[in-house]
Amino acid sequence: MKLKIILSSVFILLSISNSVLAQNKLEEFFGNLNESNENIFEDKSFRQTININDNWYYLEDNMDAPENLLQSNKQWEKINLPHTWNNFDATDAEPGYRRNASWYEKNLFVPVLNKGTILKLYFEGVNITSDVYVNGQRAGGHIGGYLGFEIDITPFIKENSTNIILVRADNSYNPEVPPSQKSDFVIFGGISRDVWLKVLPSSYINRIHISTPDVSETSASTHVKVWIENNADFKNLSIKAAVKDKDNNEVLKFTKALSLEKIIEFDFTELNAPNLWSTDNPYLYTVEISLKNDDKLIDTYSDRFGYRWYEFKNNGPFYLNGKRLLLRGTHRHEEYAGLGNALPNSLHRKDIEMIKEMGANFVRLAHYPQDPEVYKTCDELGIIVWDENPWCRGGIGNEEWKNNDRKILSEMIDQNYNHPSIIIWSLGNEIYWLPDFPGGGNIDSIKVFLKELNDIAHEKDPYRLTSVRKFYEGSDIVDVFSPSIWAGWYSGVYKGYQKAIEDSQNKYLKLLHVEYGGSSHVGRHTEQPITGDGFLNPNEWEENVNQVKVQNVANIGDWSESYIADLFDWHLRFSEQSETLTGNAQWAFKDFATPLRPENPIPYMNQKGLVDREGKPKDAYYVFKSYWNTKNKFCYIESHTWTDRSGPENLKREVCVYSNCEEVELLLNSVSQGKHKKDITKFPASGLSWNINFISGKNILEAIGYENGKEITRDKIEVNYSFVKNGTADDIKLSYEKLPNGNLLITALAVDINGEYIFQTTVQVIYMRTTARRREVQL
Ligand code: ADA
Repeated sequence: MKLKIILSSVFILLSISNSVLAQNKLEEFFGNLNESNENIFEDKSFRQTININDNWYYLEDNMDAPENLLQSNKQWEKINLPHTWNNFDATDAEPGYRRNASWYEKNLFVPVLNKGTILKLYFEGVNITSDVYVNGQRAGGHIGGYLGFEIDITPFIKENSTNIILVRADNSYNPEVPPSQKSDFVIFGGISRDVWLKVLPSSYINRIHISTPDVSETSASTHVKVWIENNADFKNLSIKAAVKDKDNNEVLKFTKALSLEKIIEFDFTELNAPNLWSTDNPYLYTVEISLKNDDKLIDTYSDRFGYRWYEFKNNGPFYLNGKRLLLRGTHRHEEYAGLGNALPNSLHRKDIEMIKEMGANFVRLAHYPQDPEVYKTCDELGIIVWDENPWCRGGIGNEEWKNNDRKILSEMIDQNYNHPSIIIWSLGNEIYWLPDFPGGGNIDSIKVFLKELNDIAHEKDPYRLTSVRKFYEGSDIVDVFSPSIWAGWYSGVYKGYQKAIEDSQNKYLKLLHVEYGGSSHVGRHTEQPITGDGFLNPNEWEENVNQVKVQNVANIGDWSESYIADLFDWHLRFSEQSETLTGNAQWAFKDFATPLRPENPIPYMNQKGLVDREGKPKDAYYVFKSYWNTKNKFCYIESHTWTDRSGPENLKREVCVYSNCEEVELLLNSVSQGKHKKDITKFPASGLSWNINFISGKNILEAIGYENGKEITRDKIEVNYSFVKNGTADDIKLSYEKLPNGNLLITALAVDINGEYIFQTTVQVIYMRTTARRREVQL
């Protein structure tokens, strides 16, 4: 107690007078200084960017200032970044998740530095507001998650000492910071992205923007804007710039003497026959800039970019580099099972790689700017990006809210400017809905502010388009508009999609439809999915049941993979054949956590993903791949998670194979059921479906894919088939098995009165009546 009081006065002293705090006292308090005495600085006089993700400490306490940390009775925990405190509570069975503040601490040894060296901390994103303290003094902070910010820590640093960095991250409910908490996703808290230490010379290049105003197949213009900090007041500054191709050959160069301007702009000469960036050939160039004073090199800076041009023709379609391109898209939320939003770069990259492997060429980053690794991967793999300002729901806010949103949009554009993959700055989503402030739903005020944001976006970036989704009154304010069409899910039937799109094409000159789909629960299948005309069929075990027309599949449907596979199959069948569609984007690539939806089969989980929250593909993923991936040939028998089926003897059952092969043959117990040619005008599975008679017990299904008459790929599953009808669920049988990774796989099976596992789902299944639910539990 005594120690705590002494330390607390020391902290107060420190913040008032910046006096030196005895290292041994700090060690007593934090107890962990030794580990960071290692010198992470390289021996170089130029800029260094050093990752400092490792060896942080975390305190789950919301003290409002460093000096009060001494009053905490909680323990500091050793962690590595990225980190969130909501990795588990966002998806547990309890409503809500921790919306509060926490502290992070990093001990940073700083050696004796070259004179004039500037040290900055660069945070790629801290949710949702943050304050940064160095040796007890506040060095800066940031409002808004999802975006990077840097803090100049030079004035607060002690050289040849260990310095204490403290970060207070806060994701408390704060209606003044978009997105609204009424959004259908979790606002995770923490330092959830990488942190870097920048070591800069006293004068340096702060940022560059590379624009490519005129691009054609024969030539391209390149305009560069450079922000320079000239703290040493050098008098003879000059810059040398070059554009280099992928093989590091200099293709353009430029030299300019500078007066003492902070911002300089210049154009390279035209580049002949540029190698264009496209979804098939994502070719990247690099701009390299060196800053000199007299003949002395002061700083260097480089960034990648691409040459491409694009156009949304009135009423469609979309053109990239003068050729029609159907935008084949999905959506990405930033999260992963067990990690929340604190993903290593490898997992950010994995999502985009899987999206590419599915054959998509477009992703909407809903509903907020994402990790730098995501844009980098999209640039490299050729995925076109719709980037989004996080004005998601909540209506228009007060002046503080407006300032924050203007700033967030501006930062998003500034930070992501050079990525050739980005074509659209979205200003928001469902922006009028569920206002957080009195009068926040006023359509006129929303329009005025939307117009202001639209102007900001165009002023900052005259070369890209703006958009908004589902704010009809703003459709003529932005460049590209998306209405809300959920054919066969929230309303209507999936066969109504074409008409809904054609109506919208007539209404909105530049239309890009984002968000369609529906929920599916992994492993839930049905012999009789609701039809594309909205009819719910009885299954053959039932008597005297008539077809029922379903109004709202989301509410009354069974959330089976079978229905969703059909829904997507139908959407794709239309989209791929339309000659005028710009494109569309399925909602969403991966299942994700939400504070809403406690009633879902997995409570607090939005289950509209093509893959589960751990990235395992559902059947729907293969439906998309069968239409979109033309390169990697595959067959997928529906379904690897549907290995128990039943029905009366001699009743034929449908088996679909999703494949991108020209021709597929299905074998049942080694007997060919015939070859079918793929034909996307046919439904389901582009004609790759068979009606077969299973035998009772074990059945082996094999699909063989052919190209030019030659076998090139195979798939195989085993189906246990029963001629006996199960009773209704009577009990649950729980079992577990230990997995090689140390986790336990717990299996819950519904059984009937005879103890028989109930594997047949009926279309009347209600939310929690799932046949088999598996969940890995970390011990
Ligand atoms: C809306 C919203 C998304 C998502 C979706 C859904 O369209 O834009 O954030 O929640 O609904 O899953 O219903």
